[in-house]
This record gives sequence, C-alpha cells and structure tokens, in this order.
Amino acid sequence: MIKYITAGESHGKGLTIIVEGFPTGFPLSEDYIQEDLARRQRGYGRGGRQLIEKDRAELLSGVRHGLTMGSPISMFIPNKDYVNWGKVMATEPVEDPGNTVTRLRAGHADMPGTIKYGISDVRNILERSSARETAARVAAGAVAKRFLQEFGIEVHSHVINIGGVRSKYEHPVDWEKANASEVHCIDPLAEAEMIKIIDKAKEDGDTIGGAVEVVATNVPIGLGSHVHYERKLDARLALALMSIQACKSVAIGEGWEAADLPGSQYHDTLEPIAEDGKAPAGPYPTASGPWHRATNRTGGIEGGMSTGMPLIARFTIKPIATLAKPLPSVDLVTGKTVQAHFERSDVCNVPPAGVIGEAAVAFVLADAFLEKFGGDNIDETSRNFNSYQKTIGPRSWVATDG
Ligand code: EPS
Repeated sequence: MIKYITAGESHGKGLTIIVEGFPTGFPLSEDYIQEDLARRQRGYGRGGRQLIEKDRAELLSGVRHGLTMGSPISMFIPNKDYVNWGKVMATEPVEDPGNTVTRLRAGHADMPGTIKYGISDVRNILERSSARETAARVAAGAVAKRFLQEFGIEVHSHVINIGGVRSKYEHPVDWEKANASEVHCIDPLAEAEMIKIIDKAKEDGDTIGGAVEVVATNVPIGLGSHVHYERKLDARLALALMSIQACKSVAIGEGWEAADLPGSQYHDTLEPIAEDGKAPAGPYPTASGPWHRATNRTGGIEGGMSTGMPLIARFTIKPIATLAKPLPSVDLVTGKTVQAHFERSDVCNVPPAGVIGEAAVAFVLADAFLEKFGGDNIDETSRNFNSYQKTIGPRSWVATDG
C-alpha cells in the first residue's frame, strides 16, 4: 500500500527519501519529523559524527499548507560532514581523490560487498552500508507515525539490554522516562551499569551491542492476515527490523522465551470482562473487545494478525564492526594480514536503534492499516476504521442491520 525508498552515502551530499501511498489530508511538518531525527542522534556511546550533524529533513514535495497531498512525499537531509569529504565523495571525476580503503572489517559489508560488486575500493561499499542511512528511515517512519496518530496508535521504544546488562521493567512502560535516559533505559540501576560497560568498551577500543523493545499501543484487531506468508504482520515486522544495520535477531513479544515454556504457561488466555464492563486490574487493562488478557507473551500478534493487545517487537544489535582497536584482518588487494580499517565510529549504537525500530514498526503498521481500511483521503480512512471498530465483539453483539 505504501512504500519508501532512500538514497545517499554516509559522507555524500545527503540523504534523499521518497515516501509514497499515504492518503491526503493529515498534518505533517518538518518540525514533527525533526523530533525523531534528534532522538536518533542522541544516546550514550555515540561517536564524533553526531557532533557534526544536526539532522533535519527538508520537505520537498507532497505536503501543502501543513497537510499531506496524497502525492509522493520527498525529503532531503543534508550531510553537514560533506564539506570535509568533497573530494573523496565527489560525483565528478577528480584528480588524486585520496586514499582508497582496502583493509576489510569483519562484521561489516566490506568483504562480501567488494567481491559481489567487483570493486577494489571498500569505500564504495562502506558509504552506503553505513548506519547513517537510518536517518532516512527515521524520516520515512515519522510520516507513518504521524498517520497512525490520527487513529490513536502510538509507537515507542526502550533499551532492554546493553552488553548483557538487562533492564528490569514492567508494562506499561513510562516512555518519558525512557526518552530522558542517556541510554534510553527505564531501569536506573541497569542504566548505570550500561554506562559503565560503554565506558569500559571505549577505554578498550572495543564496541558493545544490545537489545531494544518497540511497543505499539492502540493497534486495532485484525491488521495483517493468516492466509499468506507475506501478509502476516509478524513476518512483515521481522523483515523491516532485521534490515536495520547491525540487527541480528528479531522476536515478537516473548519470542526468545517461547522455546523454554510449555503451552499451558505460554499462551495468553482470554477472559471475559466483568458485567460492569471494567477490565480486571493488570498490566493490560485496556482490552480491545469484550475480553481481557492478563498476559501478552505473543506480543499482540496471533496467526499473523494483530490481537488488539500492545504490539511488542524486540531485536538485538550486534556490536559495531568498526573498532578503535581494530581486529586482525586481510587486505583486499595484497591478501596480506593487516589490522582492519578504522576511521571514526560509535562505541554503542543501541540507544538510537530503538528510534529506528519505531520507524520500522510504524511503517509496517501504517501499511497494514491502509491495506485494511484504505482511503485516498484521511476522512475516508477514518470512516472505514470507525465503522469496522463498531463490529468488534462476540458475534451476537454485532449489529447486522447496520
Ligand atoms: C552514523 C554515522 C556514521 C557512523 C555510524 C552511524 O558516521 P561516520 O562513519 O562518519 O562516523 O557513526 O555508522 C556505523 C556505525 C556503521 O557501522 O556504519 C549515524 O549517523 O547513525
């Protein structure tokens, strides 16, 4: 239903984003998109690049007088660092463009990229495979987030693990607390330990990975479908999240723990809501429908469809492949043993990964939402959504006479 495409190299002129397929008539502004771009740049463990950039997406098309027009939304985020890379990254031929990179980094796209594309300068691969591209994804995701907001759907995230230090938390999560934390973690004890681990990695010239959790609330029942692999909401989320640079695994809800528990302890049983219409107390009091679940291990998805419970996706980020104390490697041209390439990098990229994960989840949800409710104009989408929401309940409750 909707799609986006990004273009741009890490040290080129900037990042271009085209977002296509959203209805006309909902508000969108550069300032709104800016909020998530700024959140992506924050986080303990970031390197020198974030001191140079002040990411802001200029809206070039698809929005008029503050409202979407239904036409492709195009944006441009300039790379401020380009002034330092004009010769190396020039689009026109230049004399003496500077040193080529031939020392491969294990864990990055360097080796398979150079072999696949038949090139001898790693820069042609590392520039595009850099996580700088995630700024463009966050801009695209912000459009989806703004659209979902029209229907009360919110997408947030927090860090649940850095270098093996796990956050102790319960749902519902206090998102303001997560945003206020330097490592985007709501558990102050874990936060202090995570900061220590990042400091230690920096001292050692090392890098450190972790895991984040993305939560979408007020997702209606029935986004996605059970009928085909590519229509399953969990499969679509897995693709969107796994494609984030450095992501190594994705789980929906307690997907990693599912291997450990018997069915009697794993599944989120349905209970009717009391006669007074109130949901029982518990972590998920806002049941969507005349039922309630005390647990949400399946992360709000059953059979590839949303259940109306908070949608929860977790993913891990491996430690960044560019180490200040480089790993032993091989030179692409000479085949000789060398130390891997190091230019500049982050020590830990886990806090910004949450913001990028939010963008990925929001885009999938907006796509599935438009697939179900359609509409060329936001009012049309709202009418379709509201009329469906009235049908939710046991079949005997559903009015058949309209
Ligand atoms: C990033 C920009 C990059 C890296 C990082 C993420 O900028 P530079 O290469 O100029 O330091 O800091 O990229 C990686 C971790 C990577 O492995 O490519 C950003 O804006 O997020």
